[in-house]
Amino acid sequence: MPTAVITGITGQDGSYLAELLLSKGYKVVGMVRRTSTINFDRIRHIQNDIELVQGDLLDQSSLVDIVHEYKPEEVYNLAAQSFVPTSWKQPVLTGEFTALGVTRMLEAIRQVNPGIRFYQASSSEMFGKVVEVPQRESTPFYPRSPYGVAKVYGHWITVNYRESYNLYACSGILFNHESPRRGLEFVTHKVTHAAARIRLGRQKELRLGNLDSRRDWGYAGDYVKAMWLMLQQPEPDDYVVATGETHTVRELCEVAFERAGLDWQEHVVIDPKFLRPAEVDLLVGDPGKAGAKLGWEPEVTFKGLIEMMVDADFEALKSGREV
Ligand code: NAP
Ligand code: F7E
Repeated sequence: MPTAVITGITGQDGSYLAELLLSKGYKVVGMVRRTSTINFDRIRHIQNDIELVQGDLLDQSSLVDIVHEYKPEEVYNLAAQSFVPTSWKQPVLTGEFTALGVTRMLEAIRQVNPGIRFYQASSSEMFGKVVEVPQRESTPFYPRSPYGVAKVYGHWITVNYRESYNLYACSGILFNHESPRRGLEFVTHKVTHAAARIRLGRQKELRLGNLDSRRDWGYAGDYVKAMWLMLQQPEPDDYVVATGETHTVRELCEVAFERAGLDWQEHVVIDPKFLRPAEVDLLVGDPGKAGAKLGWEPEVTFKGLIEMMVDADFEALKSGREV
């Protein structure tokens, strides 16, 4: 039974990856940071099947201890400060978690067992003000937020440890991926949740920022499969994971409100508070390499994804579970 350590197991991707690895017979060890109130909502249904251990990307010795004690074959580094607007409010902390946290984990692996296979959660935010359309593994980075800058560091330190120490270290450059478990501040869930609440008469309007921005949105359940596949190859490498389609925030509103039986234009209000100091206007990935080398393909369409999220929000709200 192989052992995998997942940092960020309480997050959206951590919960789906844990489910996938359990279904493949792994022993799953999830690293969680100490908080005064426990927030295991996304992993409650599998809590008895996994092992949780305290650790923090800010604390080197906790990472060394975990790698030493659990002797994993694979480490998936999903933990990060992942909300882009917060990265302007807390740029130093974002750098500590999202950038230097990667080096701390790589150092723990290098010191304890350089044979461990390592996955780094890199991001399409690294492409930022894109210099090529669609974006692929060879596209130069031009990040537009402290978060994007931190992810560029995380990407290159992963490549550097691979080249310097011959580690099996992979960087997955994942485009936006969503699900009913997505944090409520991200635009897809903010929109689907509001559409369901407006339909149920619990809210009247939805305040948003830039409706013209375009994203390549996929389903998180599909994307964690690509993470696992990257660590099963003969050689470590970096891969773009995306659908190859792009949609505006406006289209997202159309699909979500239509599913709720509403006209989005009657409810959406532009609020400058949600505009960003520097925007990423257009993202669309080329998943050709992941398709050819990993045999990976997305299964859920954009419309299917947004409708799944609206339906899940309806169900949760109607049954009295706040999302
Ligand atoms: P998420 O829902 O925001 O989850 C982030 C996780 O990181 C949470 O479990 C959080 O724990 C943990 N964490 C934060 N700071 C930590 C620290 N100092 N030490 C230990 N754990 C810490 O993010 P996600 O959407 O699942 O994304 C997973 C990863 O992929 C992130 O690195 C993100 O930047 C990256 N990514 C995401 C996307 C996307 O579209 N979702 C695309 C590309 C890349 P708490 O529960 O304690 O807060
Ligand atoms: O914004 C626009 C906003 O916050 C998407 C993270 O997982 O994916 C995510 O980063 C777009 C932006 O995601 C609102 O300006 C308009 O253009 O859902 P988001 P993100 O910034 O793309 C990448 C790949 C990651 O790696 C990150 O970790 O939507 N937008 N109005 C809005 N966005 C938000 N959040 N709220 C609004 O009201």
